[in-house]
Amino acid sequence: MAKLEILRYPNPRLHTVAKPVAQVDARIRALIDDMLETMYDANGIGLAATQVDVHERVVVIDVSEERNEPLVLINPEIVWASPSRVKGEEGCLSVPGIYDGVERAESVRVRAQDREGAAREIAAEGLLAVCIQHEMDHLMGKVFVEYLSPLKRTRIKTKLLKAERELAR
Ligand code: GNR
Ligand code: NI
Repeated sequence: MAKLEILRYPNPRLHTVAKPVAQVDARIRALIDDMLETMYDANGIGLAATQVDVHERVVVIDVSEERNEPLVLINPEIVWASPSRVKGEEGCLSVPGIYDGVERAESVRVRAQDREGAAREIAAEGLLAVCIQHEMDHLMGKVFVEYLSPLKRTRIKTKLLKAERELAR
């Protein structure tokens, strides 16, 4: 296993659209293991392959308190989203230190393959539903700050670029 580097906003590679995984093989399972290690190490509740600069439809999630319930979603598709929407505070490992409200479907049904390549359907609500939608946005090249106002987004960009420059010095 290996810890991977997480791309930070406004890195343009975060806007790459991921391709479907054709075959769930040893290469994909190694990627999943590395992504889980990276997510747990960073104390995140989810991680999309896009964030580690791999542009394939792979997501790992763990919203459990004990951090021992990994969920792997390969080629996830939302097959149903509730018309009811809820606004919740979101953060992102690619946008460190920034938290803001985003409106999402309250519950979703997702079809995806697991780490064996078997098809599954998952019903999600609460934090899991939020996280699934946040991760699937990453696979489409979308970062949560794109739901915020242009003014907020500009401020976030400036703040993160400044932090990056100070780290490089
Ligand atoms: O760790 C994370 N926490 C979180 C909190 C509220 C809504 C979404 C998230 S996902 C985030 C990890 C991450 O950046 N995944 O892409
Ligand atoms: Ni994120």
